[in-house]
Amino acid sequence: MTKFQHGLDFGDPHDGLTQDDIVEARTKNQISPPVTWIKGFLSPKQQQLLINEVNHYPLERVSIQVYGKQHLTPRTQAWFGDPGCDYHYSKLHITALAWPKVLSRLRVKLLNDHQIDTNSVLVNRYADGHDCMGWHSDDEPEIVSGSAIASVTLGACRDFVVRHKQTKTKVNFALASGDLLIMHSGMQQHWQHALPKRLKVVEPRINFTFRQIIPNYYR
Ligand SMILES: O=C(O)CCC(=O)C(=O)O
Repeated sequence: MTKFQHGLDFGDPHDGLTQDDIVEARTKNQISPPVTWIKGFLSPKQQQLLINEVNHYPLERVSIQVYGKQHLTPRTQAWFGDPGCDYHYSKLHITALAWPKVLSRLRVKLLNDHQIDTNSVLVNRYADGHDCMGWHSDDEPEIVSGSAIASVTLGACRDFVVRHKQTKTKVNFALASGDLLIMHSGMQQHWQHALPKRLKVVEPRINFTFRQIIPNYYR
């Protein structure tokens, strides 16, 4: 059994992580997405601490431009990060809010456990299976090229689908509460990802995508 290295002051240590929980799908050939899936990355207690905090986040439905038309996003969101780590997508400029306490501990845990160094995070809340996210890559110019993006899930289990840009090969990850999916270098260049609608899902899901942004890119 692999010992679980918990982050500083972040709930109880738990040592229930086995090799079977770590699903590697690293690039062996062109049609294998460069990701690492770690089931049960967060203990139930760590998940509860985060959920309690998320309830106080200023999550909002924002208006974005898609093919020249304004749309309200089918989910709510908030963006946190270090000063100067603003984010720009679909003609929307988002200024980073200061790190909440538990979220910043999760950032440290990603660094300690998996050497993933990030300075910002997009939080998305999907109220139920009607909320979703369309096909895209996280390839905005302010994201440090080739840096890993870490995605942590809380709440309802939802399908996270990735699709190769050329071959259109699809791979599905049914991400459950507490799971971590690390998207490595090459993922955003060669693959897109989406969170499709799943109308039978009635519970909310919250997702955190931790990123490494070039500070002051837009200043
Ligand atoms: O909620 C998810 O798992 C997807 C989030 C996502 O695609 C993103 O933040 O770019």
